[in-house]
Amino acid sequence: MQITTGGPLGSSRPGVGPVGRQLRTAVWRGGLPDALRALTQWRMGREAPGQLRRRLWERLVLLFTRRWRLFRMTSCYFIYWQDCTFFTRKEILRVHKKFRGLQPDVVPRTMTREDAVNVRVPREILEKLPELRENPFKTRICEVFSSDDKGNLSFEDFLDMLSILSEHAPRDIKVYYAFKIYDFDNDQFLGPSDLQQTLQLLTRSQLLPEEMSQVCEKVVDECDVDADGKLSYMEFEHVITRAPDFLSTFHIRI
Ligand SMILES: [Ca+2]
Ligand SMILES: [Ca+2]
Repeated sequence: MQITTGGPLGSSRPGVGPVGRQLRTAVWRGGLPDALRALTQWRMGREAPGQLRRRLWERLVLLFTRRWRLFRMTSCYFIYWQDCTFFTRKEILRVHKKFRGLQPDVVPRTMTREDAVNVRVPREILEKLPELRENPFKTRICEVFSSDDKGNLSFEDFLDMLSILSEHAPRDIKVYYAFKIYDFDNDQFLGPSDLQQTLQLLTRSQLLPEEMSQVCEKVVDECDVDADGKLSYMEFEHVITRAPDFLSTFHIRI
């Protein structure tokens, strides 16, 4: 990046005026080498008052510090997170802002990989998120995505959850996680007790016990191909692919 040195500085405040703007652009767009080159060019081109020069250096140090903090978060982990989720860089930043908003005093503004894995927001706070608040499965969703199995989510857990519930995630993955969410006892099958709990949440406990048993029996009757009294993942997948509104009910916007 070239930087011009001619013309008035325009302002005694560093970071303002033509030179300030060029230096700032150099710092943010070109990184450290370009900014140093730009500053050297500028210093060789004209003699600035000592005070302005000192303030400019201070400003540059501040910009580099900010840039470095951002770099730590953006460069290494963003590539990794972009690979592992269905989010763009911009969406990941939005998710981070949302996550930090839940507990600003606990979640750091700049995430290291250790923070992203180890700093957890409690389930009770996560359940108050507008995206989850009205969802009858909110507790179960948090449990399924939490790496501590208690429903408390780290930033990476949270990112996974929102990514899979987002409109960008393919149907297959949504079906896989829907199965996990409905499989309350984690035995890899949807048995009568899983179906009852699912139904209870879906109907917000408005069915009588006999009605619930009848509905569950009907579901097993219709979907249980190998007649073992429970639904395997294949059987569940077969049923859910025939439900055209499944995708619309299994996504949230960030
Ligand atoms: Ca089960
Ligand atoms: Ca079966």
